This record gives sequence, C-alpha cells and structure tokens, in this order.
Amino acid sequence: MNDTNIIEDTLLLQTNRTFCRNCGSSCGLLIETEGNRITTVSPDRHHPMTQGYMCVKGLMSGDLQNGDGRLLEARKRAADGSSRVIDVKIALDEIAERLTSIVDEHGPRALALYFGTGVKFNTLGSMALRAWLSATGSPYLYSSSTIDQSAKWVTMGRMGVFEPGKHVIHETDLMLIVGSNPPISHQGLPVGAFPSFRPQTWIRQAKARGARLIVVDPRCTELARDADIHLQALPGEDVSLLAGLINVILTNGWEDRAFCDRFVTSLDRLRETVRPFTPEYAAKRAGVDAQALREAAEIFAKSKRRSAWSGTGPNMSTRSNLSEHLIEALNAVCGVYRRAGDKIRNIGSFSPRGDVFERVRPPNRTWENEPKLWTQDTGMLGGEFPSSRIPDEILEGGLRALIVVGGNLATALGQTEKTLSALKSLDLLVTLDPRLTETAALSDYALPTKLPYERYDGTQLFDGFFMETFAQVSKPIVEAPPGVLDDWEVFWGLSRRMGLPLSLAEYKWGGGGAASDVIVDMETKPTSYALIREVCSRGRLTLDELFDHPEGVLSKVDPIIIKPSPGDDGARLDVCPPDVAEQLGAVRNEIIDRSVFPFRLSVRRMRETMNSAFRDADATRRRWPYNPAFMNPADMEVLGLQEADPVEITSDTGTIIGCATRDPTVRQGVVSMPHQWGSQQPGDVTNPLLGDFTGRLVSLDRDLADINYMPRQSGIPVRLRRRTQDAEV
Ligand SMILES: Nc1nc2c(c(=O)[nH]1)N[C@H]1C(S)=C(S)[C@@H](COP(=O)(O)OP(=O)(O)OC[C@H]3O[C@@H](n4cnc5c(=O)[nH]c(N)nc54)[C@H](O)[C@@H]3O)O[C@H]1N2
Ligand SMILES: Nc1nc2c(c(=O)[nH]1)N[C@H]1C(S)=C(S)[C@@H](COP(=O)(O)OP(=O)(O)OC[C@H]3O[C@@H](n4cnc5c(=O)[nH]c(N)nc54)[C@H](O)[C@@H]3O)O[C@H]1N2
Ligand code: SF4
Ligand SMILES: [Mo]
Repeated sequence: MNDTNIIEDTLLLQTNRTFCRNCGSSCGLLIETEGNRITTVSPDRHHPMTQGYMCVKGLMSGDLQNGDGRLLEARKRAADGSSRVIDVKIALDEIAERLTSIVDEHGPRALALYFGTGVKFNTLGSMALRAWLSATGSPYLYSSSTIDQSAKWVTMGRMGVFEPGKHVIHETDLMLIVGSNPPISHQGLPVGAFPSFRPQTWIRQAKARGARLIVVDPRCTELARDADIHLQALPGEDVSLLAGLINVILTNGWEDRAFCDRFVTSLDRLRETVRPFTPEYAAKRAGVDAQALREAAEIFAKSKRRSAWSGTGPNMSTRSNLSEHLIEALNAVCGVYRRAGDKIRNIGSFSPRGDVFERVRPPNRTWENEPKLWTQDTGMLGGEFPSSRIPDEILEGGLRALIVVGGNLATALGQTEKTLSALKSLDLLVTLDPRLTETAALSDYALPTKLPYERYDGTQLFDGFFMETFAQVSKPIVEAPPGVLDDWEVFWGLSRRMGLPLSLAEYKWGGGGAASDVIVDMETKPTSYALIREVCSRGRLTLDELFDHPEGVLSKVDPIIIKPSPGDDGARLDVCPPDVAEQLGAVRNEIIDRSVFPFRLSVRRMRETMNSAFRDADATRRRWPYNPAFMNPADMEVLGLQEADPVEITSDTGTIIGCATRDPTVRQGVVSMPHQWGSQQPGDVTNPLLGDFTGRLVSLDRDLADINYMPRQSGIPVRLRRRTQDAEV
C-alpha cells in the first residue's frame, strides 16, 4: 500500500505565490526557493486583500521550513521513556492495531482527539481529523477553542444570536473592545469585525472619519493608545464593569425600545439584576473612574452604529461566561445590529451564504443534550467537549487513547503536574506535529507532518472571516522530507488499517460542520490534489479558476442585502435567563479579599510567538532571551526589583519565576505575562533566565467556569516576592 509521502506532478511549480498559515490574517506571501530550500519570504504587494502586509511570524515560517527545530522522523517511545526513530508506515500499523484493540475492549468512548491552533489553518487535515474520529464512533472531539473564547459559544447557547450580525469597522461610529489587542494578536474579533491584517490602519481610518474607540484593558496596549476612552480595569472585573455600563443605559432609558420590544426577552430581569451595579460600585471594583464609566455608557448608547467586542482578556478571566453574556446583552439592549436593507459584502466563496433575515436564532443550550462526558453531566458545546476536562476524563473517567493534532496540549492546559501525569497514564498518546513539542516528546508515537509550503491549502477555514468575498488556494512550493506525511494522510492510513470509511465534512468554526461530504476512496489512496479539487468543487469558484489566480480571487459580486423578518416565529434574544441572573447576583454579593494575593496575573500575546510556536526562533530569542513578567515600574520599586530580577509569582495552584520587566503600560497591581513559554518542569524553576510557564498557576480543579469548564488563565490572584539567593531550594 502506497501511503507514505507522495510527490505529485504539480510540485513542478510555475509560481511561488502563497499565503501565510500562522494566523487568520492569511497574508499573501512571495516565496523564493533554491532547490528545495526557501531563500526568501516576502509580503505580496499584489495580493488583493493584504496588499503587502506581513508580520515577523511570516518571516519565521521560512526558518521553520528550512529545518529550524523541525521533527523529521516518526518517533516511538518505550516504557522506560527512551525514544527511537520508527518507520512511519510501521508506526501507523502499530497505532491502528492498538486503537482497534482499545475500541474492541472498551468501546469507542475510550478514544478522543484534541486539535490545536496548528491545524486550524490546514484545510484537508482539519476535515480529515473530524472524519476519522466520527468514523470510530467516538463523540470526544476536543480543541483549543474551549480553552480560548468558548464563553462566546455559551453566550450563543444561552442568549441566541441575531442573524444579521454586527457592523464591521468600515461601517462603525463606535467600537467598544474588551480585552483584545489586535495590533499584536491579529485577531480580527470574531467574526470579521475588522480585517485582522494591518489592524491599526482600519482603526485609524475609522477614527479619521469621526468614529470613536473605547478599550477596556489592564494594559495601555497598542490598541488602547488609539482609544478615546481607555478603562484600565483590573483583570477579572469585567462583569462588574459591564453590568455597570448596562445599568447606566437602562436607568437612563437609553436602550433601543423598538428593537427590544420585538427581538429581546428578559429585559426587566436584566434591569433588576444590574441595578445594584451602580457606576460607583462597578467603577470601584474594576478600579476605574466612575465618571469615565458613565461617559463610556453614554457615548455607547448614543452613537449611531456601535458595537461591543471582546478577545481573550475577559474570556480567560474568572466568570468569563458572565462577561461575554453581558457584552452581548449590551449589544442587544442597544439593538446594535445590522438591519433590513444593510449590506453584507462577504457572500462566501467556498461556503456561499444564503439569505439573511432580521431574526433571532434562539438559544439552544446544546450542552444539556447527550452525548455527555465520562466524568460530568455535560454535553457538547460548538460540536466539542471542554478540553480542560481531559485530565479528569483520563484519571477518573474512561478515556484511554488520545490523538493530538496541531496542538501542544501539555503546555496549553495548565495545572502542569496533573496534566502531565494524566497524559502519561494514557494507554496510547499519539501526536501529529511538525515539531517535537512537549506533548510530542511525551507521546507513545510522534508523527512528523507537513508544513504549509509543502501542501495544498485553501482559505476555506476563514471563508466567513474576510470583509469581502475572497478566496485563495496554494500549491506545494517545496517537497516534504521523506517520511513526513500530510495530516490527512495519517487519518487515511489509520482509517484504511482500521477498516473505517472517511467522509470529509466542511469544517465550520463553532458549528460542528457537516455541510458537504466528500466520500474518500479507501481502496486507492487519492492525491492531495484530487481531494482539494473535490473539496473546492462545492464553492463558487472552480479549482482551475483559483489556480489561474495564485494571488487569490477577490470576487466582485453583489452583496447580500439583509431582508426584513419573514414573520414572528417567537424567537427572542434572552438577555437575562435565570442562571445568568443568579450568577450575577452572586458577584454583587462577593467579598473581595486581596490580603493574601494582592496582584493579578494577566494574559498577553507577544508579537514574535504564536502560542508555543516560535519561542526559540532567532528573532524571538534576540528580543526576549526569557519570558518577561511585565510590571509597572512603581510596583517594581515597592518590591525592590531591578530590571530582569527574578520574581516569585505564587497563585493558589503553584509558583513560577518571572523576570521582572519594566512596563509603564501595565496598571499597578497587575503582572502581565505571555503563556506557553519557559520550562514546564518544576525542577527548572531555578533557571530564572528562562522565565517560567504561567500554566503552572492555572488550576483545573478550582475556578473553572460553569458549562464550558473554562479555566482561569487571566486575572489570576497572585502574590509577588523578589527571589533572593536563600529563597532558592
Ligand atoms: N503574535 C501572536 N498572535 C497571536 C497569538 C500569539 O500567541 N502571538 N495567539 C493567537 C491566539 S490562539 C489567540 S486566541 C488570539 C488572542 O487574541 P487577543 O484576545 O487579541 O489576545 P491579546 O493580544 O493577548 O489581548 C488580550 C488583552 O486582554 C487583556 N486582558 C487580560 N486580562 C483581562 C481581563 O480580565 N479583562 C480585560 N478587559 N482585559 C484583559 C490583556 O492585557 C491583553 O491586552 O491571538 C492569536 N494571535
Ligand atoms: N495559561 C494559559 N494557557 C493558555 C492560554 C493562555 O493565554 N494562558 N491560551 C489558550 C489559547 S487561546 C489557545 S488557542 C491554546 C493553544 O493551545 P494549542 O493549540 O494546543 O498550542 P499551540 O502552541 O498553538 O500548538 C500548535 C501546534 O501546531 C503545530 N502545527 C502547526 N501547523 C501544523 C499542521 O499543519 N499540522 C500539525 N499537525 N501541526 C501543526 C505547531 O508546531 C504547534 O506545535 O492555549 C490555551 N492555553
Ligand atoms: S499577520 Fe503575520 S502570522 Fe498572521 S498571517 Fe500575516 S504574516 Fe502570518
Ligand atoms: Mo487561541
């Protein structure tokens, strides 16, 4: 059976135009090669969308391609922890055999698959992993989304969604952004509030035509510098702050009465529940000025086309589901949405959109349905299960075999000792990654996979995120090393050996997917080219049309015009269901004690890294030889800290060492630190030059959100201490 790496005719390339697959910006790139080596990666000035934009990680992708830290051979780990190279076909034989015997003995629920950010930019891989898992009969699909911003899914499930969506940056008069920093993260704010490439340009253009910006963030971020009002709130206090904003709006009667009468329910309950969050109380808890809070509420309510958005900040802090709910409740009571007659410019290339009506998609609380977890009475959210439960599912439930695809679970989950011991106790752990990550190193089998410039890809996964109707496909530019597989090929190989069918379903963010199935031939292995052709055939453009324009196709099509409601079907946005009211009441009654943990650790992204990737790239290490703990200079002075001094950071779950780094943009009382850096091993804590891994401060047992089990990864109460020689153990 020929299922090792295939080198296809189409590899003889005419063009070296492609797009970056490190983040959702999908920047157009020009790649120059010499033989099989990439010599230059540069921005494509003629790319119809990104027009010459690229960030430092675009450059780094060339270094990774050239072998910097790359996993080139399949590895198998022995019981004593030693690891050796294994032929990839033999590895697939062994994995398939072990999976089959686990399923025979314990049923398909003993299997699970976790996929991370790496494969979210991989068209065929992301489809194949779902297809394989569903063919096994296991419901247990996990991803990094549930340790990211899954409060957004909870909010859709509890409140419902107004189908036309919110105004994008080009149409807006005011944006309120809570805990996101797109100039660094290139997160375009789901879904598509503004193009995630060149983020500052769109904000400044909007400001130049009079639009305003309100930012809620404990740091004066690259985004907050452009804000008209920056509420530099304490991390973890968004609930109070947002409840305070809504209270001001409802008390003054500034809500959109007509919209609420037609499309909103539970408004009176919301009014009652937020009433105790007076501007004074809310401002005091959040540590901001009450007058600034009132002003923010007023300009939000009185601007014409405004909307509130969020990023990881409030989603990772405590009570994330409430924060998200309140952000969307603020939008709902102000009726901020596009309305009948408004236009949607992106009509979808690969997944063409149908008509859009003024109507509510009602709450669905999917997590109340079967199938459920082994260890909790909780079902699926956005077609997935909550990843923070994986260690308990292994240690206390029946999960025995886990496949990790394009993710670094060992560094992503937190509470490191528990996570590592759970992963080590699995019957079978398999990782697919182009690098030997911490997770791959722990795995029974680590399978090396292709990098973006070695495979076919399209912009399918971001089809709905672009501002315009845009599509691009890329051919392989360089040849993959022998023994390195495309992710989809691994799943084809496993399915074939396990006697399973494979039917590729379209991947949809947060939606589970399953629009157009592509039945894959299990007798003769298809080529990647044949599969991508089949997958693309469901869209508005053929693969040939797309190949004719390697820089991508910006379609000049008529926009979708939002239609009036087809009639009242009774669906409403539930702005304050009883569980939300109860939880909000509990927040108001909390007694805050900062005596033991006076500081809060907050998350932030770094320009040079992508989660755990690119930490060791030259450009990263030149700028950041260690994982910096950014602090306000006044706090450093009180603690007697000089630049780069080791500082002990202790939460209720663990202690890490940070390297104090002066940063006046951080508010006092906060230490701001990037994640998935440094060393995971407790023994390495004494190496202050490395900086430490913030996940060790995150608990998987305490402070999990309800419903989505989101761990508290920001706003973590901590105490700080200058680390002295004698404190070392
Ligand atoms: N360069 C780079 N880009 C990335 C990534 C990366 O690692 N590096 N990761 C990618 C991924 S996986 C994701 S999910 C996105 C994330 O994208 P973003 O959500 O935009 O991430 P950040 O840039 O960290 O912005 C989060 C902001 O929240 C603030 N914050 C922290 N805690 C709180 C809080 O409790 N309340 C409020 N209001 N604010 C708070 C922080 O100070 C920070 O400025 O970025 C993606 N892009
Ligand atoms: N304490 C703390 N924990 C956090 C966060 C935090 O801010 N603080 N952030 C959370 C968030 S937002 C996220 S998204 C998660 C991230 O968690 P993960 O997604 O699990 O971690 P990444 O480091 O992004 O892992 C991506 C991996 O994909 C690999 N890869 C790249 N391309 C491909 C490909 O085509 N195929 C395959 N097979 N592999 C590929 C890369 O080499 C990399 O190892 O972590 C979460 N955990
Ligand atoms: S912003 Fe940077 S990482 Fe994201 S697609 Fe563009 S070049 Fe790649
Ligand atoms: Mo993320």
